[in-house]
Amino acid sequence: MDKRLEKAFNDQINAELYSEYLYLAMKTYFKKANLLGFANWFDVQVQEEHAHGMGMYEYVLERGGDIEFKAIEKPEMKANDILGIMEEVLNHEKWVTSNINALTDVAEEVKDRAAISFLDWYIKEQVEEEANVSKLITTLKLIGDDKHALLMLDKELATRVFNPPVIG
Ligand code: OFO
Repeated sequence: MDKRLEKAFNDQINAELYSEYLYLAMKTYFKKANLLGFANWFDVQVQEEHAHGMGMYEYVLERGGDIEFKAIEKPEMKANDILGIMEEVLNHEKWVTSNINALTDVAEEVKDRAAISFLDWYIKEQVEEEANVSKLITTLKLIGDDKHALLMLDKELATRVFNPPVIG
């Protein structure tokens, strides 16, 4: 594997593991608030991000590349309310999308057809991630200050389950 592409993959593995860590911090916020459906929704996010990182980890190794272990940054949650946290999630996912696009650009520059095809899964996944969070934000705006509706949404989010993705 081209060294520049290998570095870009390693940066993205770090970003996926950072996402896992960030969503773990958010899950903790909801556990402490006793909104266990939201906590479950974030738990699924945590597992998904881990799977995204590991998917790239396995791929780099399969291609004979090296894994570079770097520090995972402290997760920074700026918001302190439900809508604000979800808006932070959307912004974070948009940042991840731009990183995946940049990684794909590198794969294109070095003409690595196999890597471009592998990254296609991640590009599609980001569309879904952004859409899911956007829908939740719309629902939260509709709910406003209605505590009963919020608890109904919490119940619905408790039903989300993690389905291990088949990557690539
Ligand atoms: Fe890995 O998709 Fe979210 O960050």
